[in-house]
Parts: sequence; C-alpha cells; structure tokens
Amino acid sequence: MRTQVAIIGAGPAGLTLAHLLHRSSIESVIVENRSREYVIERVRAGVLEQATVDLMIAAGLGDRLQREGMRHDGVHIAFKGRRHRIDFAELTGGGAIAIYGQNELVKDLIEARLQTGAPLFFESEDVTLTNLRDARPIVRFIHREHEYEVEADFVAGCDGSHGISRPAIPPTELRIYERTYPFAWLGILAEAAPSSHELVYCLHERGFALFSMRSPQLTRLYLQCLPDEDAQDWSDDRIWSELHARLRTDDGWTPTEGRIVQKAVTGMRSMVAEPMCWQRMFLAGDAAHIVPPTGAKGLNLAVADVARLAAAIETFYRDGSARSLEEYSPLALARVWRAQRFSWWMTSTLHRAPDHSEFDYRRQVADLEYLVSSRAAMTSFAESYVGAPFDFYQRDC
Ligand code: FAS
Ligand code: PHB
Repeated sequence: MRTQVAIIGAGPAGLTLAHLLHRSSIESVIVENRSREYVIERVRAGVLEQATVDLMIAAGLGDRLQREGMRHDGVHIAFKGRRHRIDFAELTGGGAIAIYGQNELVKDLIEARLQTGAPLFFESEDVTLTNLRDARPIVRFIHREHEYEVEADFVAGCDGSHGISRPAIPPTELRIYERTYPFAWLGILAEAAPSSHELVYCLHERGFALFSMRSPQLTRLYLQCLPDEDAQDWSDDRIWSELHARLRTDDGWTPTEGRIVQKAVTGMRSMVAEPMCWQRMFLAGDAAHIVPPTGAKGLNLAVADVARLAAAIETFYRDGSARSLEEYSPLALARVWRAQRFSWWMTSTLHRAPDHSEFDYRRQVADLEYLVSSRAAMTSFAESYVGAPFDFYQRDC
C-alpha cells in the first residue's frame, strides 16, 4: 500500500490525527495491534480540557460529547476534613473542563474513522518500522494472515508508552527524562450517583483520594496504594471504608456507595522523550511522554500533540514548507513540560510518600492552605488545570 501518513496506534492520539488529516484530504493508514473491543473497553482518563473539547467540536466529533459530557466550572481540593472549591470560570474568565470517558471518545473517533472508509487495521501482528532514514519509511504488519507493506511519506508513532515507535529511534538520538513515584492508584468504577457535582482531590494522612465520575449513574474513585498492590487483594468493603476514611468531610459529605464494576491499579510515573521526532517519524501522546494522572493531562497532551502535528503536515502538503514540521518537537515539548510541572506539583502535594515525615505533611497542608487562600495561587492552578487553547490549530476553531 502507499499512503501519505502511516499511523501506529489507534488510541486518542492516532485516531484524532487520522481524523484531522482526513479533514484536510490527507491520506493515512492506522495500524493497531489490539482488537476494537479491547481499545474501546479500556477505562482510562475522564477529564477533557476546554481546548480538547473545542477541537473535537470543531472537527465534527463533538455531538455525543456535547450531549453526554458533563461541564464542570470548578473543582474541590479537600484536606483536614474540609472541601475548598476552586472556581475555574470566575478565575479564568469562563474556563471549564468536561467529564467524558476516554473510552467514549475513542468510540466516537473509531465511528468517525469507519464512516470515512479509510484504512484502520485492528489486531495487526508483528508491526515493524523500516527505512525511517529514507524519504519513504515502511510499516509492515500481518492482518488476518495477510502480509502488508505500507510505504508512507511520514510515520506517526502514536503507540503509547510500550509501543515500537520510540524504541525505533537510535538511543544516541534520544534523551529520556524520567521519574517514578513510590505509590500507585487503585481506581474503581461504581454504579452510584455521584454525591458531588464536581471532582474532589483529597490529601489525607492515610494517603491521596480522588472523587470523580463518568455519568449521573457512574462514580469513578481513586485511592493511593502501594506500587505493587494487586487490586484483587482489595475487597469492596475495604475499598469503601478506606474511601470514607479519607474523603468524608466535617460537613458530612462522603461518596455514595454502589456496586463496584471495575477496579485496577495504575502505576505513577513521569517521562519525557526528546526530541519528539526523528527523520520522518513523529512521536505523539504517551509514545513521547507520560504524566502521572493527578493533573488529568495525559489524554489532553496527546490531543494537543496531534493537533499541532496535523497542522504542520497540512502546511507541508499545502505549500511544501517543512518549517512547522521542524518546529513540531520543540513547541510540543514546551507544552509537555508545562503539563509535567503541574502534574508533578499535584502529585507531590497530594500524596503521602513512604519516606514522608510529619514535617512533610504539615508542609503539604500549608501548601494547600496557601492555594485556597490566595487568589493569585488559585488563578495559577485554574489556568493550569483548564489548560491553554490550541492556538496553533487555527483551522475551523
Ligand atoms: P494510548 O496508549 O491510549 O494508545 C496507544 C495505542 O497504540 C493503543 O491502542 C495500543 O494498543 C497501540 N499499540 C501499542 N503498541 C503497538 C504496536 N506495536 N503496534 C500497533 N499498535 C500498538 N490519564 C488521565 O488523565 N486520567 C486517568 O485516569 C488516566 N488513567 C490511565 C490509566 C492507564 C492504565 C494508562 C496507561 C493511562 C492513563 N491515563 C490517564 C493517561 C491516558 O489517558 C493516556 O495519556 C492516553 O491514553 C494517551 O493516548 P495515546 O497517546 O493515544 O496512547
Ligand atoms: C478520572 O475521572 O478518571 C480522572 C479525573 C481526574 C484525574 C485523573 C482521572 O486527575
């Protein structure tokens, strides 16, 4: 096969890129090694920044998001038995986030792709990348026992943190910045009507807890746990008693219980690969960077990367200029490091590390007391949480 852009991975990055390129009549082939069901059922992120929502709507992907997504104009920070609200709309001149499950977004993106009739190969095996140094890189894979060879002008590595794209870059050409955290998250999905209209991030002496949601019927909750914990070791009773112990506030608020329908442990780490391109391959999303989920930035960074990459590829085909392609990595990395800073701050301030002393806890509390008592601090927090607009993707926005 011959195409313009070969995309490895059908997660939010790969699917969004393919859709934006298709809107500019640029061909692509998507190669995914998992099944459609697996990709759709994976429970991951749930917070969409304003810019992500705006882009999805501008790209004609916003119908269900606007119908079923939940707009939140603020968030709560809880500590020492009290919840403190941070008003995004008031502090950022109308900024907001949307709660919409990543798997719902992926469902919409796959639907849109299938409607275009353009190639999307699920369950591809033995995916390999060659000729990356040449003008025509090649992606080979096996699909339903047929061997495929896709020749492209560019390769987009959107295959997540355990994909083949980043490792295809010679180690001498790549710099990895990394930090792992000595804790993880036990995440659950419960059939319970959310007892708070907005998210609640909580610092507690027993550890971090997060109250989130997916719909008026589904609550999403997270507990700080040890990195090597097995979710099966946590009975439903133990989970609820720990959530109440950490989240219950002096005014009597606490999560409403319901049947737990999903539970899993997610590791916490920060990683950045520089540069985010090599020869004719461009990395986007988790293939190039990982943020701990505390800042709710992972999915949004993936979409920001491909919005920038789509605009750069469109410029290349429109007037032959490679300047935007050359600027892709440094400009995308600037946004990545801003998100890394915010995600690290949220993670370090709201979690109890094993080596933390009483001094550290009192310092964390003082950090949050300053946050909720200073308009300047709350404004900075709100700006970071809501995220910056995608000024680089002018088309239709
Ligand atoms: P993805 O990992 O989503 O997609 C990459 C795709 O490439 C996958 O479909 C994979 O199957 C495919 N692939 C991999 N190797 C391949 C190969 N060799 N050939 C072909 N295809 C290949 N963020 C939050 O904000 N909140 C959360 O609660 C949250 N929870 C998370 C939980 C987990 C377990 C993980 C891993 C991430 C979580 N994140 C969360 C971050 C998450 O949202 C990511 O940032 C987001 O999925 C990134 O999207 P992509 O870059 O498209 O990568
Ligand atoms: C979620 O709803 O899954 C969620 C929300 C906020 C985060 C992380 C995850 O910081």
